[in-house]
Amino acid sequence: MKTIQIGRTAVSVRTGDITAWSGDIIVNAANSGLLGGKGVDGVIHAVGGPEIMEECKKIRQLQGGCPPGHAVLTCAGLLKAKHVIHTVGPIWEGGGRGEDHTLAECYRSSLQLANEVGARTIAFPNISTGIYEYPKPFACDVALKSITNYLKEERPENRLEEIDLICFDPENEKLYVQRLEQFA
Ligand code: AR6
Repeated sequence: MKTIQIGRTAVSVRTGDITAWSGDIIVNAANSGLLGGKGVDGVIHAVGGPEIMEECKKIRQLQGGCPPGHAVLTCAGLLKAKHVIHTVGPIWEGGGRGEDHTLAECYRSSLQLANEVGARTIAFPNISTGIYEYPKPFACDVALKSITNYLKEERPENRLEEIDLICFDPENEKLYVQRLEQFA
């Protein structure tokens, strides 16, 4: 584990399965349809049970899903966390289609929504670096930059005390541990 402190917020790199994390909010790397999928999305719905999907379906009815870069909130069903934020990362198409901006927006909009609901702790997976094939070194830099920029703007609404970046695969873990301090 490695941690940097920015203002009131500790940003930590951890390893493991995000569904085992207990805290206020876990973030899901979802798709725009919000109807589940493979990867971390599949595991979150499998472990969290049908209640999460029920709320996703309601959001679909209300607003037709969730565009890339945006974030929506549901309950966490049987998970240990209190809520799930579903955000939709970009599919990597070579980097010339604004993928970096969309990925940065995933982190920023999730942090904003977490603060809107009064969360103190949040855990992120490495969005877009699995099925959506975003190159891991680029995604790591975009994630760390977006999160630390958000915190360095010293927003009065930020009450987050802990942001955990949960690395599931060894390549991401190595990248995040190597690069975290550059963003302190
Ligand atoms: N805990 C933490 N991280 C995990 C876990 C886990 N249990 N399982 C996988 N990861 P991905 P994407 C990591 O593919 O690239 C779905 O079908 C994984 O190692 O889950 O954003 C959705 O419905 C990788 O680093 O998400 C979408 O259609 C990271 O999570 C699409 O995949 C993200 O990999 C989204 O693709």
